[in-house]
Amino acid sequence: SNVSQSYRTAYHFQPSKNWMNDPNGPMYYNGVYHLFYQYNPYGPLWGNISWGHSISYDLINWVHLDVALVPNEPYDINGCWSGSATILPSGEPVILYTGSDTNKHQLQNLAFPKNLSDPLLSEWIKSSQNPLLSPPEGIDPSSFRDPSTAWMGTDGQWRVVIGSEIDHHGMAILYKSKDFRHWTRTANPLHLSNKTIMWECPDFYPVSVNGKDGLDTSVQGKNDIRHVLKASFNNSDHYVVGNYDPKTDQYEVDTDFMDSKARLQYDYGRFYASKSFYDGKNKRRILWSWIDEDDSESDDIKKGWSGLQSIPRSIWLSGNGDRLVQWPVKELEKLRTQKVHFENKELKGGSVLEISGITASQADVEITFSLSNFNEAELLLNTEVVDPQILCTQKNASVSGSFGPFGLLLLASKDMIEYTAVFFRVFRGANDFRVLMCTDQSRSSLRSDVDKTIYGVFLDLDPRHAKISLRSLIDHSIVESFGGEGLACITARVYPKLAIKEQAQLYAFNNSTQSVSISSLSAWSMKKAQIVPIGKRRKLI
Ligand code: DQQ
Repeated sequence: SNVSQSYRTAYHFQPSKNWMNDPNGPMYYNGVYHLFYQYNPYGPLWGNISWGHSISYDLINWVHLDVALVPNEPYDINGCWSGSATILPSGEPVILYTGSDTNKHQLQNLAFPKNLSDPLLSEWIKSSQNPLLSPPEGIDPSSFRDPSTAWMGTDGQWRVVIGSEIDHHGMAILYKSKDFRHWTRTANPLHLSNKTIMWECPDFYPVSVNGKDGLDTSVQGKNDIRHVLKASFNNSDHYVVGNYDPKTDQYEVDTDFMDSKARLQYDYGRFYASKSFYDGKNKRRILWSWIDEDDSESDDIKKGWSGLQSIPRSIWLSGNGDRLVQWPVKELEKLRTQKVHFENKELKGGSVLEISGITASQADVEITFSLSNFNEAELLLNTEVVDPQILCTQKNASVSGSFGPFGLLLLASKDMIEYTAVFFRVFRGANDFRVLMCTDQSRSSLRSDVDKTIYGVFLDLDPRHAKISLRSLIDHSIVESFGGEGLACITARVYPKLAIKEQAQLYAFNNSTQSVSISSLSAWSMKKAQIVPIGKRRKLI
């Protein structure tokens, strides 16, 4: 067909066509990275949900294999929904997933590789004991799904959490097992909240208090380990940090879900149903997420596809131990090609600087700003009660302040009719300074049928001591932005009409009254990743 594919990405994971949603069962096994995903083999909209399966040696270039799980048993005939992989001590990887049965009740099922000596684990078999778990008494059979990766407690028993909701409490129900086949529900959920709806895709894992190394999911410790619990609800992935006791299964969190002071989210833009895994090859924990479309359904039908995965991110605990830091996996840098670089350039108030010499629709950009005259910053009091997204919306990219907006204008058309602005503002509080990060899509497209939400978050850094930095991964219809070296992230899907392919431009801008300085800028054109069906990669395998 001659449908424009200008929104297709070059280095984000996508199937060749059709619908994709949640990442499932990511793992590193015997030298190979596996990614499964919710997939409709027959069309670009949600339905016929199966487990797509792709493998990689570097998390960037991928080979699509045959679909691993298809809905063809009474216990999963209405869909093989989300789930996770666990590598058993015997070395055998297994999958726990949710099946939607003939009555659309949600059940938990087990699958394992048909042939462990196949290096790609291409074929998967469902257990004859399925379903292993049915919705217990008192739980709505349509609110019981998405088993996590299992971990082992000090008693040698496996634990798994399942997303649910009881009496308007979102929760992670905890199950235990000695053999991975017979599971018993524990007296209490691992955690619950009366401030949220149903939890989807819960994820629970240890993080190290010292340094960036990741930990395997069953690793336990004392003062050197904390635990993260993630739950997906309200279109976002929320998490809490706390201390977990592997003897009693008590989990004490610092601040709870929806606590206005913390409001910890992996990403403050589009990012949902994520899942992490431990990469034993590089001793790191890696996070994947579904990034959905925000154009219309009829567009998805025209394009023939829908849904992306984020660039996989390394995640670790920040220096003060209260939140996660995220950064694109280092392998992504292999795709960097033509480079532009400069240092110490003043950006006067009201100025725009074109960054030319790279492919602006397919780029990786890192920019660092430095400021002086902090006392000129606008006053903003009671920042604890200010919603950063509302602040970004009120003070969008066209509203000039004393320090901000300054940042990048990306996927911009030549005449600046279209652009997406990713920018900062610095405010002075009663005793401190606050840095606001925004992604403003309000001018991102001449099209009227696409979402143009403005996103925002405060960065947990003091601009008097830390530089204000931004990295944006631009890939045709997606922009993933990392503020403060990964302290906060905002992902957006944008659908420009003019600023496509070679027409797209990139600018640094400062729409403040004060001048700011770019201490350093590096921008690269990005090569296309090889993401192809297995037939086209026979040589490699
Ligand atoms: N997607 C799956 C469910 C999950 C939801 C179905 C989250 O298992 O709860 O495709 O996006």
